[in-house]
Amino acid sequence: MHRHNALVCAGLVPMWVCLPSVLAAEPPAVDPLKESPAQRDARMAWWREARFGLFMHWGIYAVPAGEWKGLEKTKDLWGEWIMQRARIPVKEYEPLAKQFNPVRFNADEWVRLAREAGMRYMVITAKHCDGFAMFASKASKYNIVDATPFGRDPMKELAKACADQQIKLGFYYSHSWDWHEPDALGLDNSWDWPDRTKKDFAKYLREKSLPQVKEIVLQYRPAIMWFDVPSDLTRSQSEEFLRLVRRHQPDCIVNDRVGNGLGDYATPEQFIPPQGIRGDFEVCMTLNEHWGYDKNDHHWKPPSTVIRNLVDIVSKGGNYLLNVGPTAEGVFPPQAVRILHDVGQWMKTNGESIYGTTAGPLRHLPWGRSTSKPGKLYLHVFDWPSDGGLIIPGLKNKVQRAWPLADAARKPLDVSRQSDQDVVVRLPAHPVDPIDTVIVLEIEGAPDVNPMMLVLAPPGYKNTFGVSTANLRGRTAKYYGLSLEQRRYDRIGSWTNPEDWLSWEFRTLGPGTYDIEVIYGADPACKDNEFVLTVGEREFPSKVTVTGGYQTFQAFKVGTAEIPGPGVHTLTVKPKAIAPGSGLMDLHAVVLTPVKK
Ligand code: FHN
Repeated sequence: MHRHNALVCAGLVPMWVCLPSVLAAEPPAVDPLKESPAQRDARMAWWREARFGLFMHWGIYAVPAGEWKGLEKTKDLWGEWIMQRARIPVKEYEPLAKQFNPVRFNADEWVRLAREAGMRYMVITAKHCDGFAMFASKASKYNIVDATPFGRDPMKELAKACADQQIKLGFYYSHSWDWHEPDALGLDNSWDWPDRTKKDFAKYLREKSLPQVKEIVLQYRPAIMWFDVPSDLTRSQSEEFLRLVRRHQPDCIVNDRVGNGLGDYATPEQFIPPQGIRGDFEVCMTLNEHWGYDKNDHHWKPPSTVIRNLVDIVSKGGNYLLNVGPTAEGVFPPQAVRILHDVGQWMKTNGESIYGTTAGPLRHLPWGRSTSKPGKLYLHVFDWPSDGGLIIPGLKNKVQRAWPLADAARKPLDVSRQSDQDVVVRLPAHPVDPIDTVIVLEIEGAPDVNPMMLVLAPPGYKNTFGVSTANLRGRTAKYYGLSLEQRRYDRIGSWTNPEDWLSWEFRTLGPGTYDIEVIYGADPACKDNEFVLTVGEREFPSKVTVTGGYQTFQAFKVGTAEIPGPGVHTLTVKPKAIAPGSGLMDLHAVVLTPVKK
């Protein structure tokens, strides 16, 4: 590799120093690394207000739409990944561009669908890992204007439609991975170019990736640059992308996948962090199971799941970026249109409890979630209390008024204090919306809440002790948060030390009887393992049941406990026997369900 490039890749010479052609007549430098918190807050303000956005993965991969020469799908992600999954040579993949003619594309319609779903911004793939640019690019002729019969720039049309309908527009760009190029790295195209030692990554960055990002920023003035898969980028290369964007679009928000610890917000994908993430975060998720259009993927999330995901994420202080994969004709799949419409109906009534809110102060709510604005709490009731009494645990503030958000007349609901730190709101007999009925509480002063979990005794509640809130004493045992692979179960694993144990403290308002379930995964090696669960004074010794694997989770009832109240109690899980070479089990949660009298 040229010495100069070696210095650049070693991060010793910043990329931009060596690219006079790319940076000619540059505007004054904005050093994104020296921004004050107040400046950052001002830049992030609209994004924190918006809370809900549309992700779109659209490219020439929508032509095969998940099928290739009858090949059996060996892995998932065949939509936009089909070139890599089917190891399609560039010379066979490129001709897809000649078949890509989305004559039904209508930017105004796409923006209208997003806006009516309650979304306030959108992010679309300008270039995914297949290397095809969905925008007018001089840096590469492999783009929608030059290489397809369509011959138009849909990004330009979207930018105008978004401006017309007051919705912010962002662009996804994979700045390291590119299966069309011999010099790209990351998860590279090893089927056309197997010898990685011959790849000149700096050349790829200099000749395609950086120039295209600059084209996108100058041509469309994005509100967000959504980078992806930053592997193989050095810190100085990530900094170069960040500086390039903010130099030309100073207010542009950049996600954390610009790489190397940079960027404005975290991007957990396909799962909701149980305790949220400190700082700004955005959960991105598919509406079915693919990002790019896959004609055979009919696993659509129903509106109820989308709405409750949105509420759950926003209750933790995050944004929800929900993905649709448009077809090669340039339209959204009809199922997606229907789901977005239904979500929009809920948002029309309840958007006030989402937009501009911050994380709710009430956690561990067995009946739903909470979001917050100054002087107001929004109670998102998923499970309507059978006796009509909604217990609001831990709330010490004076409640001035309460009403269903959907009630324009704001007819007050009866509010009474159950204790010095628990409030009860008397609800109507039936929910306004079975998915999520929002109750507004006007409170005096800043939220003052006892964070300790309150176990509720009325039948119908499931009091879930998630491991993310446990007090873990662990030398080997440790918490594993959700990840792309697990997606559904966070857990305490690597529990090989019999001295490791965990506990929760909780409150009760009165005496109650509860069935106790433990949710865990257990490998065959765990077959002789034992643990003891204690609740208050009661002990429940239990043998571990093999579930097939540490991440194959099942619920097992370990007993029924009388718990006195009011009072504070402790629940513990301690190993009793751990077979050599095994972990006790991988624990996900303990659930106390009131026994119907
Ligand atoms: O591999 C990509 C995938 O195709 C998709 O673009 C997602 C969206 O966040 N990002 C990568 C997987 O993390």
